[in-house]
Amino acid sequence: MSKYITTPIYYVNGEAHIGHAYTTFIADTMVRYEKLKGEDTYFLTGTDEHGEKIEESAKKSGKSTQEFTDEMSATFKNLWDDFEICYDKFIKTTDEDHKIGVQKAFEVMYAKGDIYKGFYEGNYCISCETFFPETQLTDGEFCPDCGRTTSIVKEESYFFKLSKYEDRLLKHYEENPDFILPRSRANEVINFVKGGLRDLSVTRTSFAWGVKMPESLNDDKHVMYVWLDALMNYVTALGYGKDDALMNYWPATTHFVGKDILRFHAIYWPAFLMSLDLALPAHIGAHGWWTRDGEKMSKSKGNVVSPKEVADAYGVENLRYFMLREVPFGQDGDFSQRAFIDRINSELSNDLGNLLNRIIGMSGKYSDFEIDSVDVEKYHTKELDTMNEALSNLDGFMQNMQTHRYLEELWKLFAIGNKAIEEHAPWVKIKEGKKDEAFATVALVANILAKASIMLNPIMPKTTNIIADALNFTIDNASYEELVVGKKLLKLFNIKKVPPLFPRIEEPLMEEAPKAMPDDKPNDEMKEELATKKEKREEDNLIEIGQFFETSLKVGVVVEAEEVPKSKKLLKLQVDLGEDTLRQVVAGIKEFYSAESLINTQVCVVTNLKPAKLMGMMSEGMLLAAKDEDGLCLVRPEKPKKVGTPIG
Ligand code: ME8
Repeated sequence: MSKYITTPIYYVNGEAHIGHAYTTFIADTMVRYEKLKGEDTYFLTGTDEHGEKIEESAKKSGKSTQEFTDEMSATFKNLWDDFEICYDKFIKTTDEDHKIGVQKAFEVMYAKGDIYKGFYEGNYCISCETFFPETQLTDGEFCPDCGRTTSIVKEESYFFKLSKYEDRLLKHYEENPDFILPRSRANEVINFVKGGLRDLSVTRTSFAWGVKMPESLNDDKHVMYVWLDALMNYVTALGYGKDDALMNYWPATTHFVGKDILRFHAIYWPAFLMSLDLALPAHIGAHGWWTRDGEKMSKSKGNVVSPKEVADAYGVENLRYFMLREVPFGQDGDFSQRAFIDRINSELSNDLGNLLNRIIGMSGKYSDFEIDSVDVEKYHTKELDTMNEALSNLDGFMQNMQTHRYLEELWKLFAIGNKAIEEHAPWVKIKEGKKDEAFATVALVANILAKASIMLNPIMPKTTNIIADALNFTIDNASYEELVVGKKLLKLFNIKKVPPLFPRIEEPLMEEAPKAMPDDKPNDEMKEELATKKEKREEDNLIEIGQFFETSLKVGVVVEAEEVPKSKKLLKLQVDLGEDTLRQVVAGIKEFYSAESLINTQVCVVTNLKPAKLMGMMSEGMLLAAKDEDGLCLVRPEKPKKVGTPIG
């Protein structure tokens, strides 16, 4: 059976970063692995180019929208080409064929009665371009995905009968426990569906940059909702709606996605497919989130890791190895140069690189570079057995996308090789005149390297081809069948010298991420000022009640919260105090609270302080907090109180 593997199609309103690279590397690895096993595999990637946000970004750039999307799309394509990603097709959602396919799907769904025209008034999150039913909003107001405030939007819209598919979706999840991988992610999807699905608005009239409606509907006021358009790419790339030329690859084996877009792939997409009477993909593989040095990457922090920069400094294959080795699939991962360099030096350079160098050196000295496997089985059955056992475990790990376990298991082979050299010390055997034994150990290691490089090939294609060339064979399905599946040994050959594959790295080769400001001075100054004032008052003895009431304290609700760029301590909050407008409060609490965790929580605010400027931003109030050696906590009403309630 053929295989079909996809990445998400990436939005063209930003440049690729290591998160995008990670999804693409896993997909590319899986494709190469399947091909190595002789599977007929098709690999799709591309760019998502429609929607309001992209229309806006294009406007800001001063280019026409098409020109803008073409240029941005090319940055992704060029990067993947530089990285030798082995995709079969790079789709753009502005491709004519894709648009035809989306229109066709719309017509099919409409004819089936799954799409109807209605009128939508609902809570819309502009950032996620999604309407949410009241029941799904966080605290009745905020977007359940990004936490931003939603607004009521009213527009004519076509709807997809998502509700109709609720039961079928639940049945599908139950009957196919590996539909969502890792399985631990399935619950969030199932609970969401069980919470009730509302019909999905699948057209927009508020912007024009989208796939037009099919002519048969004669309604050009509307354009397609970007997620209907985008998800359809997985079948339009195969010719859906046009010539179906490659539809033999459908259904997909795996759609690789980040956890951020799992819901779209595990709920909307299967429902659309059910409506189109198309089979469902076998797996949706949802991976975790990458951070840098423990911090969320963001443009404003200036700490986004560019995969190109890393690849230029350390080599793209080392980056592939690091990312796939570092995190268990599905969990979040952190990129730090220290961790990266450690893995290159200890795992690639020490374990693998040295092993190759050692047998090149020894065979040069003892046998004029000739390597003969004839006596390997005689002297090394134990090593061969352990090696074969590890090799036979690999497929299970790869099928479950557990690339870190796959690599861990594969590294057992190098440990066997290194240990065999230490234990059997060929240089001693040569001195003792036991040439056969010495040659057998060198040949054992050559075989270990050959088999390991075949299995490492999907992750590090070029490097392993160099190793294979040195060992006088080619990595392909035939050598996989013979050396790995068939457990055969290498035929007599002359090993070639190769330059060191993984030179040790002593110092970071890239600039470190910009550090947050070491100290948020204004905040400290303000605190000092307050502290001296407080001390002075205490010295001046007790205060009158009236003096206390000079301070206006009120209960407020945090409506918006965000980190202040380049500041280690500050968060910028918009607080509702029951006044006409929200108050901006800049508070030094970032080390103790994340911005998101504060949204829609109550706080106590000193409201009649003179506004102060902190890092260039006005702060119109101060939060009450208590701090001791264990940290800081906000002082809040014991039970929720109406906003604006005076405290005192
Ligand atoms: O969502 N860590 O496009 P997008 C890990 N166009 N992965 C990350 C990441 C991070 N920090 N940041 C991004 C879209 N990704 C839609 C997809 S598909 C029909 C439409 C990866 O450009 C991850 O794979 O925002 C995530 O799902 C994808 O980039 C989102 O890319």
